Amino acid sequence: KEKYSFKEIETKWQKIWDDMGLHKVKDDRSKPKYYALEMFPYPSGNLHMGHVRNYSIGDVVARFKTMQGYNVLHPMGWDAFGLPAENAAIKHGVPPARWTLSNIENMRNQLKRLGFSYDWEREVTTCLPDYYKWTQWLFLLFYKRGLAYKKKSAVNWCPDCMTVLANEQVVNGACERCGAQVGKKELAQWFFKITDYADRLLKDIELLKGWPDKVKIMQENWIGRSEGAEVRFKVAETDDEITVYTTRPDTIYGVTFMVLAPEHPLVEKLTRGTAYEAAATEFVQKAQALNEIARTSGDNEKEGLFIGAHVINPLTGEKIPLYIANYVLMDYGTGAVMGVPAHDQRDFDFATKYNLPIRPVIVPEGTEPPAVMEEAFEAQGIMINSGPFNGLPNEEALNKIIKYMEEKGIGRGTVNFRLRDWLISRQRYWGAPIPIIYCDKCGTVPVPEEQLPVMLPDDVEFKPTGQSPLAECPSFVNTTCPTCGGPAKRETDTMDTFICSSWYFLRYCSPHATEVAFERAAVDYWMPVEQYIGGVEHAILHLLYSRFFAKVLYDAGLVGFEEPFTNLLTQGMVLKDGAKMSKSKGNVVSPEEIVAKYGADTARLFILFAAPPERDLEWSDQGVEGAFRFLNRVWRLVYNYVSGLDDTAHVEEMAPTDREMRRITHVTIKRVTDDISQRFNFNTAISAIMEMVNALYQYRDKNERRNSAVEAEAMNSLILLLAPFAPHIAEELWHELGFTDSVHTQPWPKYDPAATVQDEVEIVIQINGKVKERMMAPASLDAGGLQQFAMDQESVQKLIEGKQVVKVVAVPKKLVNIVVK
Ligand code: ANZ
Ligand code: ZN
Repeated sequence: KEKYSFKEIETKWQKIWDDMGLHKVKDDRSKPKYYALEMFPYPSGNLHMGHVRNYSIGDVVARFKTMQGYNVLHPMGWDAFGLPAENAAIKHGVPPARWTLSNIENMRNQLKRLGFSYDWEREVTTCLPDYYKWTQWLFLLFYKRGLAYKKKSAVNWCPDCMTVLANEQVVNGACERCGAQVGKKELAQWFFKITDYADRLLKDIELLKGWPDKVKIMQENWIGRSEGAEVRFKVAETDDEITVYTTRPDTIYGVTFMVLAPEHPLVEKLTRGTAYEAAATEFVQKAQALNEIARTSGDNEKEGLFIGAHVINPLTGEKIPLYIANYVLMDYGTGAVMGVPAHDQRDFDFATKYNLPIRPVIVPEGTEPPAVMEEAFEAQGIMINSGPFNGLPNEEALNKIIKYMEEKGIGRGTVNFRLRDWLISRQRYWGAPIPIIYCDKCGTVPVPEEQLPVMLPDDVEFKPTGQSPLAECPSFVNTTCPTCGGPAKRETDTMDTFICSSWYFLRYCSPHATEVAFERAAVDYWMPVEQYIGGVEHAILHLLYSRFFAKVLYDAGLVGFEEPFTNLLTQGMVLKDGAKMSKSKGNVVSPEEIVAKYGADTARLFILFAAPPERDLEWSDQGVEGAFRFLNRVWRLVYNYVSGLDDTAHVEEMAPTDREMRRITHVTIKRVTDDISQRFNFNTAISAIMEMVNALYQYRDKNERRNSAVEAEAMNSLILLLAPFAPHIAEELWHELGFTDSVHTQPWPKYDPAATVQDEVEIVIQINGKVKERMMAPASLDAGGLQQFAMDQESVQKLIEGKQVVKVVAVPKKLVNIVVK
């Protein structure tokens, strides 16, 4: 008992909590609710420090809110479908289900060893049929609402392995497995029509008051709304027309060339049978090998090719050359760009490289255009070289030109989004099968709801080559048509795992529902999530998809909210030696080791103390040692107190030092409460607790007689404040203090505002700069008041008796120096 035996204490309490069902959610809907949610992990095999950080933060929030009297939902589960399980199957021959479930088993034990307050009876595992049945049901809901459709789209294709590759399996354009050059292949694939919701997803960002600005900006940019115009240009040599999308119709008099995306359908048509055909075909193939990011980034070398045709500028009648170039994307705007080198830097680079004219049409007010432009002028200014629009500010000209083009039928104002529809097809085994059947007679037939789930078959082979294992599994593929009963084939694509994670937070509300994906009443009570916590790497896709799901379900009348996450906290990374802690960097500190050596409470306390949650955290062995020493210090403090090791006379009456100890207790309660609830500043909350421990040691060491009530209040408060951060040691010491209920079911301590006011402070009396005496003085006195107070004291009168006072200097709350002769 004299020694802090963390292992014994932690495993003991974990068992007791489990047995008594401490963390079981009480469905007491009369209490105010609080939904604390952390992003569920992918079951890769082992917890890493990033998980420990994420879940330690969430656990403080959940425990704190519980003590504040909320009915708290704090669940955990597994984002369990995905590629690594399938790769493991190919490599080691373990079936993905077995690999995944044994990883879950291991990681669940690691989470339990850390003592997080999850209600494990609500655990959700996305790869189990009782979950993916409802993922499939949701797919059908989207399908029925016209939000799921099939369209041809390119996939990465390895010609040697004859297989589809996920983006992460393509390394520098080569197949991760065999090193062959990866190409593209067109496949009919399923999409979710998220673009139908682009406007609402954008507009409702303003409702997300409790989200970090940076995440909101990332979402905004991803949705990428822009206003501009579509303008039609006639091809000079044929009857074809090309429509461009531009955000700058004000620059149309400065167009000196046009560029098409290499994949633009007109490219083939315009070059077929011409001298340009061979070169164009080769160019297209090369451009497709580059990915989108590389193609549009500013530093990418702009490569282009003249394809032998021209277009007519509809405003000037001018004939300009037509190019294809790698920086123009087919699936943005119209896949065609009007080149304005004077006012767009990418066009400027292109024109410079291919010797095309650069004609300014906007200049800064009151200036002449330069003889030679060094770079594009992208700012606002006054129109020149633009016929009837000369002299206007360009922003005004922009609207006038749109209006003019609309009147002439040349073009029209449009809004464009960068957001694309969500490609959800994966040519993979380990995902939720898309519940669709193809019948020669009836066409595409959704699987009837009562036939769900479409189960993943077990009798599949994982070979390093070939297509999706599902496509090669006849018992899966061959089925009967639900409509006509004739022979039919199943869809063999599975769903993107982002679909599974777009609704798991709803499933937690009624995890065992067998007739519905989620019970309306449960969701009405628990949703939306008050506090969502996770890594910033999910700031775009996961959060956007979850918001999209919420809106679709809202429109379907299945939920009553449109935004699922009221507050969002994105935690920083865990670094070691300045770099992200990661396997590939070889700088990993394993949570298991730390827990074995110091215990879960130390691991958690260190992680919470080392940095505010949103900042990156630098791992430090000394820091861990420090957290461990602190807990030992708390242990000894309370242990010595309860075992009366320093038996001191206890008094009823409060002396100034007692009052000061009481003040520190209440100030600490206030600081910790504010730090947790207002700012999530766990690090400063913990340092407040540390200061309190120091003060308690001082109080005990310096006072022969102490006030028993003050000391007891301080000890009890200390343990209550510590409980969300270091739950095991807090529970043990709470019982040492003589309580029989769990510390985690106690109400959060309240502070008395009056007690936080420092009413007396110790001041020093100096004569000619030498300390003569210490005394308590009212803390509220200003310099003049303090001087008066000091001079009135009998003891001070004695000190200056018979001497002549030359000068008195008083520093409020600190000292009074009397200069005498
Ligand atoms: C002429 C122009 C002049 C442009 C100028 C810009 C500045 P945002 O704002 O991101 O929507 N663009 C259009 N479609 C494109 C495509 N498929 N691939 C690459 N670039 C494309 O960008 C819209 C602008 O990006 C458009 O306005 C077009 O160039 C280019 F001084 O048209 B602009
Ligand atoms: Zn049929």
